[in-house]
Amino acid sequence: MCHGITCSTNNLPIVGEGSFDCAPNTNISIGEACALTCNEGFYLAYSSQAVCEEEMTNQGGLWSDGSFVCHAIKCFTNNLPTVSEGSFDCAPNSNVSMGEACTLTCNNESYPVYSSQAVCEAGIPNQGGVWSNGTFVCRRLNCSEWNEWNGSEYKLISTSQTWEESRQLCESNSSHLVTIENKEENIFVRKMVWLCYQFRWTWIGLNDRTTEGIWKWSDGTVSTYRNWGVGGASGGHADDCVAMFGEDRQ
Ligand SMILES: [Ca+2]
Repeated sequence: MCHGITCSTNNLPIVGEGSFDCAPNTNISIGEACALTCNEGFYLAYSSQAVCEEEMTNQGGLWSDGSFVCHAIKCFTNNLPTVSEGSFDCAPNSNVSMGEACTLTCNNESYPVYSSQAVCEAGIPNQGGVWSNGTFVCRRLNCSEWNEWNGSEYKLISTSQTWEESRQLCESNSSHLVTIENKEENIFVRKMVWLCYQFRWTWIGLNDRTTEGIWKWSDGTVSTYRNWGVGGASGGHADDCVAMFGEDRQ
């Protein structure tokens, strides 16, 4: 009786966090291979294929030698970019898992102009993780000029006037009272108000002047981001316009 030389896929090595692409309980012919794929968040450290080879002594098939290991994708914090006037909040000499992030904090009077988070991402195949692309720059706030942040310009105007006067003043400067879209923008605006306008109030674009209790931004933007102070929105018809207080919090 003739017997074709094959390898059983049931004899493939067992790899933690990975699997071979051949069906179980199957015989593979000499010269054919099964490829190892690692689970999400893991990468192939060494061999990627098990080949069915002829085993001379007993004329059977044998899987090729290989080191089949799936390693967790991690990024080394010492490979984070160096930022003058700032630092990332992850410990040095440590590894961060895929999907985790380190946040750039800028020194006292400066702020992150563009990106503020470096995220650990899958690198080129068969290697560890890489930090996400970003432009990491800390720049000193200028309290009397426009400050660029994330593609827009912001300026604090230090005059005592009503919300409506402020709205008009912004308009005459081809701008509008600030709309805050998200937490990152809120952190930036708060830092500016805190550093340039300590313990005073400054108007922002949020108001419920049109319909009591329906808060809108003066530029018509539909941002739903809110970060009310203690007590939240109150005051009813008597209070329709929102100001931010210059204090050191987020
Ligand atoms: Ca109101």
